[in-house]
Amino acid sequence: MENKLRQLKDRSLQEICQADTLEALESIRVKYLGKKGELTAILKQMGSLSPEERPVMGQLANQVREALTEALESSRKALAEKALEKKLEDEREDVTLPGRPFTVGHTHPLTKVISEAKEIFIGMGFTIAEGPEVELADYNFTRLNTAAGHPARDRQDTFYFDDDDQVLLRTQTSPVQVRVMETQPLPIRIISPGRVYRKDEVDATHSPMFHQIEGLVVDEGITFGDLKGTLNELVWRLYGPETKTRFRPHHFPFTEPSCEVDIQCFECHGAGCRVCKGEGWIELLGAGMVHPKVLDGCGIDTEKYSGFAFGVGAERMAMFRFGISDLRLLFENDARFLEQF
Ligand code: 2NM
Repeated sequence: MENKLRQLKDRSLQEICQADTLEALESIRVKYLGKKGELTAILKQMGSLSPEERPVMGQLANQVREALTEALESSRKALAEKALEKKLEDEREDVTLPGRPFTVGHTHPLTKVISEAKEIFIGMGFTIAEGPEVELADYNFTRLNTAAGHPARDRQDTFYFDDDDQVLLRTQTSPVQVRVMETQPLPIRIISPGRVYRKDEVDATHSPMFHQIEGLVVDEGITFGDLKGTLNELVWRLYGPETKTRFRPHHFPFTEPSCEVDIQCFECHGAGCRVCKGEGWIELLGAGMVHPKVLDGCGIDTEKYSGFAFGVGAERMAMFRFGISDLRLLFENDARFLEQF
């Protein structure tokens, strides 16, 4: 038995030395120390030894097992370390390599102009109001002093959802203002930016969907002077303090008096050129004092309160602001165009 044990020790230690994977090491452990292992088998034979031999062989067997266990453990550690080193080497990253360049997008010129306008109005004490794009004809037209039969309500000009012309895509953001006047306490100082829809053919200055920024102020003693001061401030902030404005009489059903506001041509500074079609002025927005019928329809006392309102096309604003000649460029989303702004 002693020989058997010594041979087993030499053989197993040699095998352990030669094992080059953790799996190989494990099978060696099972082969010798497992339940059906060789050393285990020898230990089971201890019972057949004489009482004198038993402690000697027991001690020897224990020494063999300890030596085996120790060798297995240190070999396992060495192999694990080697495996980790190989993994680290294989997955080595060169942190000094230059990074892959990636392109950062930026704000769309239209969004930029809308954000600028919002900032300007927030600075003057306005808040932002929003409302549904699918509107009732009542809010979009009737409550804005635009009764049935008005040409703006023509099926040729407006997108309706129903045969009774009751539900439509809003043609202006004014219905938001009506909703605010109906529900919010006075005074009111709001702008309502958002999408609006009209049955227009697409060309360089028209689109069936565009964006409007409308504004509304209602308080005691609001005058046309407040309207002019507010809109001049907007123009000067957007296009520079040297920009001249012209308030020209106009008609809107929901305001009285009404006007259109022109800015002096940014291209020729009033001399007349292609951009302003020889006029020297470019139309920027529409405005007026809110019609008493509109205020009254929202339950506002027209003896005590008055207000002004205005509406400006955001695409127009962006085109003037950035010198863009064709509205379609704003919607085509060609990166070569957009990255210029
Ligand atoms: C415009 C021009 C003039 C306008 C009127 C109202 C309301 F709700 F107060 F009656 N909101 N917006 C208005 C006035 C809009 O757009 C060219």
